[in-house]
Amino acid sequence: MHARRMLRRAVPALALGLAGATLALLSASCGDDSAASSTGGVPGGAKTIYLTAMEYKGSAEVSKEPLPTAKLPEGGGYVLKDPTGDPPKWEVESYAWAPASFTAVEGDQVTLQIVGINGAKHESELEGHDQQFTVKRGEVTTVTFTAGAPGVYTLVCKTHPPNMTAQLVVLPAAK
Ligand SMILES: [Cu+2]
Repeated sequence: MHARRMLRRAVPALALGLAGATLALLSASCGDDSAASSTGGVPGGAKTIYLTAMEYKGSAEVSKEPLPTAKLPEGGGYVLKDPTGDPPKWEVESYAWAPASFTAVEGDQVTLQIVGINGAKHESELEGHDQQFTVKRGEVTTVTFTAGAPGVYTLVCKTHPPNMTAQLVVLPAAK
């Protein structure tokens, strides 16, 4: 009886705590150390966001998993390699940005630091912000811009369509 009453009281407190923690995390992941505004919205500022150009890989022995017969979408973002070696193994690859979404606040001075790990180069564009750039393996490409109107903008790698995309989520500024 007592336990149930306590639980009923604890659950909303826990939910509030989680919401607060999520907001704090959101703030921290953007490199923003200011507190959440009491008037709603998320405070802005200067932010550095770190991204990585990746290539995920998997492989299997033909004797255990046959080579898939269905073709992957064309463009260069996906690669399915015929079996090689002894025992013969096939391989599948997918290019990706990590993380696949990142957040800023309208008006933020944003710096992207993008390192190339896999793939020789990535001809890229951040839509809605007039930013075109190339990410090369072993180098950090720095891209700076002011976060535009609230919305969702796509970071596209034109070398590896259709899947090498990420999303910039721009939140409304605190009033
Ligand atoms: Cu790419």
